[in-house]
Amino acid sequence: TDQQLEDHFEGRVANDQRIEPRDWMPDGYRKTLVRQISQHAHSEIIGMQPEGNWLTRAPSLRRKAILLAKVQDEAGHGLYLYSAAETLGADREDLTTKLISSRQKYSSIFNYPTLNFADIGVIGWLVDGAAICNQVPLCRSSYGPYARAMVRVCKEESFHQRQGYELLMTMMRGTAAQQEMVQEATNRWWWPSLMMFGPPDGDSPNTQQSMAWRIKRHTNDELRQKFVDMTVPQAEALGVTLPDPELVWNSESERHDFGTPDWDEFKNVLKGNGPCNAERVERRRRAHEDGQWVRDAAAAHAVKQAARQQT
Ligand code: FAQ
Repeated sequence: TDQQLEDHFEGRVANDQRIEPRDWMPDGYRKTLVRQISQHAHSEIIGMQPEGNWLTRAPSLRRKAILLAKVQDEAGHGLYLYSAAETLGADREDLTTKLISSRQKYSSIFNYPTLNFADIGVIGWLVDGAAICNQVPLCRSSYGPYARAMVRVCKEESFHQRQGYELLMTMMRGTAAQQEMVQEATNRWWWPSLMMFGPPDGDSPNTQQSMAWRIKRHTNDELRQKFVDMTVPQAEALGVTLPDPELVWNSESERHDFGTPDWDEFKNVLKGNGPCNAERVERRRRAHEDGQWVRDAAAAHAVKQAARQQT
């Protein structure tokens, strides 16, 4: 009966056993996974744009090769994640259509512009740093294909974070103008990076159920705190100041107290009104349309191959 199926599912989740594509699962569980995984996939794909913007202007061949590899990794992450969504019955074409018609979200962070090359370092340091902080626990997510995708994604994200930090270290050893670029980029990206973790727990409609299903293993605020605590010593080592006058070590709670992100700005970006929302979606829409002939050719080739095998 349905009750038995549900009990079996709940039991597996409670025992930290993975749910696999052919297992019975509640509709809500499937729906929330498709929502989170497709938003995550879209983020990886849209996330190629801010950095891709600097590929032709990287200051050396070495920096260009590193950046190119990173952007390609992000395409790969998007593809694993779309595949994970497909194991739940989602249709990739449908997901793309929803992205380019703004019916599905992607991470708020990718709606901010990359104004100079220090932004590339800061994205690696802060944005990939935040992504790792959020995604390492997702390697223990209850849905098997998602958790396994996260293992590989996290390994690559660690490399991305390191390349960003190394780039910034190099700039901080440079001229005063280069040091200023790093500080200025840090000032712009700090608060949006904190917003990547989602709304505060009290305003997060999905957290409680996703925690109960063990899709999410920590709340948004827990991970945001972890990120701040992890990043403060890195900023010190780098010699930059994080743009938050309220940021201070609290020896009682043994963590940092910090200021409140501008949640109105966050809501506004989610509504589509961030500095680059329209540009990002438009560029993705154009790339999809420009790629139609490739998909047509691949489909025609597959039909021909199948026919050949029959004769
Ligand atoms: N941006 O109830 P909650 C990367 C939405 S890393 C946009 O708290 P939930 C790597 C949320 O979807 C970035 N929307 O939701 C990279 C929901 O809307 P809905 C991607 C946001 O799901 C680095 C509503 O607000 N990482 O790409 C955001 O429990 C460098 C209410 O929120 C992931 O996606 C936001 N920041 O928690 C690539 C990680 N926050 O769907 C290139 C996986 C919330 O009800 C370069 N995802 N919303 O209409 C997660 O861990 C979760 O989905 C959260 C949100 C934590 C993001």
